[in-house]
Amino acid sequence: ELIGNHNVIEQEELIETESEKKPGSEIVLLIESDIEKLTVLRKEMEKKGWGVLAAMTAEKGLSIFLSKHPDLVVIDLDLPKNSGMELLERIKETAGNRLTPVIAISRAKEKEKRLKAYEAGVLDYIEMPTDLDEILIRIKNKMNYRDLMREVVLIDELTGAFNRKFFNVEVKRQLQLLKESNVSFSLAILDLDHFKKINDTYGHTAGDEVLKEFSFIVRNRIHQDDFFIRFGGEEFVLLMPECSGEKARNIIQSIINEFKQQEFVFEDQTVSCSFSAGVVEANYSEERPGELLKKADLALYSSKINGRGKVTY
Ligand code: GH3
Ligand code: MG
Ligand code: MG
Ligand code: MG
Repeated sequence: ELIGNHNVIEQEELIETESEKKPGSEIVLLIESDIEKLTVLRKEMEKKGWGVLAAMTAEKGLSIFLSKHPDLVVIDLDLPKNSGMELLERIKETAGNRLTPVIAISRAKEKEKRLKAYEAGVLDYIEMPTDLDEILIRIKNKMNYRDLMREVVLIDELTGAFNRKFFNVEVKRQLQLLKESNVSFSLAILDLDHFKKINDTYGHTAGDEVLKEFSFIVRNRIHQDDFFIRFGGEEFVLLMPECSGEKARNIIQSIINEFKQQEFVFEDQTVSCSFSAGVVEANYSEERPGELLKKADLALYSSKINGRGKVTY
């Protein structure tokens, strides 16, 4: 019944893989060194339709936490040498900024351990063993709460895009990732062309409709891990992790083509619109977010003066 070392490694490889991600499904990061617990929890979570990222060590958990963006984190505090508690300390700021709930599970019954975990910001502390159904409901509750909070705090109502507050958090995380694992990302600014004219000619409601359709098209076209952010007015930012400037440019060009085809009918007139974009690839981790924006803005300006409806990298 004892599993040999060799087998453990094999099982680790088997288990520490991503489960199949369905678009829109919630992603749980599960950090658990007990292979049996991990397997059971994982299976039940997948039954719920959640995607599961599994890690068997705190170190691996941290790297997944930083490179992916789970919707919820479950940490077993009984990981070897207090590493679960240390991991909690390391991720609490980022998790807090992103409104990502963190749940601790532990066999420990001491009040002190529980208090420490709560102080570190966990939203729930589940004493094991606990009934599996109860665990799942407690996790689901935190997810619902997070969705609500995100909607209120981080999402722009008209376009469904993230707001500027989210941008500030996310761009820092991307730069940190660049520093730690040398993964570059791209940042693009998208700005609607002659948008003022649409408002002036057909009214603000017409303008709103264009903004909504534009956002719908962009959100449908980008990669699941990309972030679409309303920066202000009719100006948007795309943060594209693990994406070269070249690739970002191509993706945006295809969105430009699609959006141009979109026809709106205002006051019995068929109207179309376009947008311009500027792309910058971030590959210098000490770069300040403001500098990145400035560079992307310069590229955007190029697109504007060169006829609009274009992307410049
Ligand atoms: P350019 O091609 O140079 O970007 O020209 P533009 O007309 O798009 O740019 P300008 O900055 O002159 O105008 C932007 C307009 O966007 C002005 C503002 O009223 C409008 N706008 C900003 N936010 C909203 C919104 O939420 N709804 C509507 N309908 N209009 C908005
Ligand atoms: Mg403008
Ligand atoms: Mg504009
Ligand atoms: Mg503008």
